[in-house]
Amino acid sequence: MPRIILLTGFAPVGDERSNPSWEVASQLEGRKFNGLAVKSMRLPVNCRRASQAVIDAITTLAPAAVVGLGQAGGRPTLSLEKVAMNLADPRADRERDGGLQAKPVIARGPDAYFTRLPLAAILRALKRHDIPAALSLSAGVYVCNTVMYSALHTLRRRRTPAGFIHLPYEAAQAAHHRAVASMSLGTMTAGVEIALETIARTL
Ligand code: PCA
Repeated sequence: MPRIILLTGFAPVGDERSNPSWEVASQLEGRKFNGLAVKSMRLPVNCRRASQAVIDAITTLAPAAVVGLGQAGGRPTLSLEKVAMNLADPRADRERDGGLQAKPVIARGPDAYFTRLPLAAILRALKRHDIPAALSLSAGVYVCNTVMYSALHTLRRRRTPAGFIHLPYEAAQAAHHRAVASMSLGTMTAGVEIALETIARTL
């Protein structure tokens, strides 16, 4: 089986016309990093279906690494997610009550998993290339957190690196919001390339 990096992105969220996570992931399809070929996959913005899709992909493709990408509209930098919680609120308007109705992603799974990506090395490499990035201690309680948790849970008995990076709005999306942070697709793509290079080097 060819050694691959599974790189996931999402369909547009809500009324958005695009999702930077899929724009970036689809641009990197087929790219090689240290002999590993990127396999890009577009996930639906739906907790149950996205979780099942990522679990199935890991089972059938046996990737050497798994990197999830998602949009975190309003955040100003690439967010390197440290932790995935066993908590999902499938309602799009969950912010209204702080995700009070959240349920476990996996029944009887552990409360949380830490990322298996080398975040410190990725962060250093991004800074060296002048790409704005920061560690994040919460991937939220929606689909992105669900996908990160599902991947780490599926890989819990393997050493496969896996984790998640949130991306800001791209500039074209921010044009339709009031005073919100954004980044060019080129900068985000360069950032994800640097992250994949760093991960592939550790394998
Ligand atoms: N962002 C949402 C779900 C899909 C996406 O791109 C999230 O942060 O959960």
